[in-house]
Amino acid sequence: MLESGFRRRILEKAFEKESRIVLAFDEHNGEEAVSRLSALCESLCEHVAGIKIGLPTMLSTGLNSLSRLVKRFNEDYVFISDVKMADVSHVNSLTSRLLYEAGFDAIISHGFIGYEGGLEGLFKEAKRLSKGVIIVVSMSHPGSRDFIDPVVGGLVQTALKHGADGVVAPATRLRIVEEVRKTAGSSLLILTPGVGVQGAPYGAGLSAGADFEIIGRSITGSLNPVEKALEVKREHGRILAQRAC
Ligand code: BMP
Repeated sequence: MLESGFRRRILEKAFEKESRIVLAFDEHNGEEAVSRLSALCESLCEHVAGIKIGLPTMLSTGLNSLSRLVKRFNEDYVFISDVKMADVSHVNSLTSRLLYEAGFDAIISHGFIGYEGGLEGLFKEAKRLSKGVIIVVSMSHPGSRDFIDPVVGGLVQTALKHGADGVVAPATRLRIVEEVRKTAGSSLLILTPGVGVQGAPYGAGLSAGADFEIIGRSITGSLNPVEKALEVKREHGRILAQRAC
């Protein structure tokens, strides 16, 4: 294992806040997005364990401005940079250094690039800085079946072999989440996008064995994000209670 501290911290946040929600933020209107995210961080503090920030936001706000926000809320959340990395090693190494130094606790990378000369740049930087790595092993859109899903088993093995903290797998195809849990046991966190706007019901990912659900527009686009987060938490509580039986 990388012993990154990311895994321990996100589980601590989940426990403290009784929350399995990782909020996905993808808004892209420059400084306005920073203010919006800042307001969401203030209001959702008791209900959300982690914040995943996507490329549209990073590109429109710039890293410096995001870094200030991430460092300001560092005690309250874990922050995940969702660049879905997929380059050669030296570029992955440079990109990950910039993101980790900006304050992100973990980076999401594609796994299909393989380790040697690819993922190794990210894993080495993560290890050096004691930060987290999350590998995409399947995606929530139907096209994931074309190329990624046939190799999901190999991607999970890569994540396990190199000590990733977690993987992303789709709440829209629960059989895959179940398979990943069976293979990985408790060695990997499973984060599942695809609930809410993309169609899977809240709690679907958890019911298949995931640790967290990645939820974006259902909460960020709600007129009352706190109420929506509470609604999701109630459903999660119900599913987790069933899972414990
Ligand atoms: P939403 O709940 O608004 O559909 O957002 C889902 C989030 O999860 C987005 O940030 C997207 O980048 C991410 N995601 C996804 O939807 N499917 C995947 O397979 C992997 C992802 O990271």
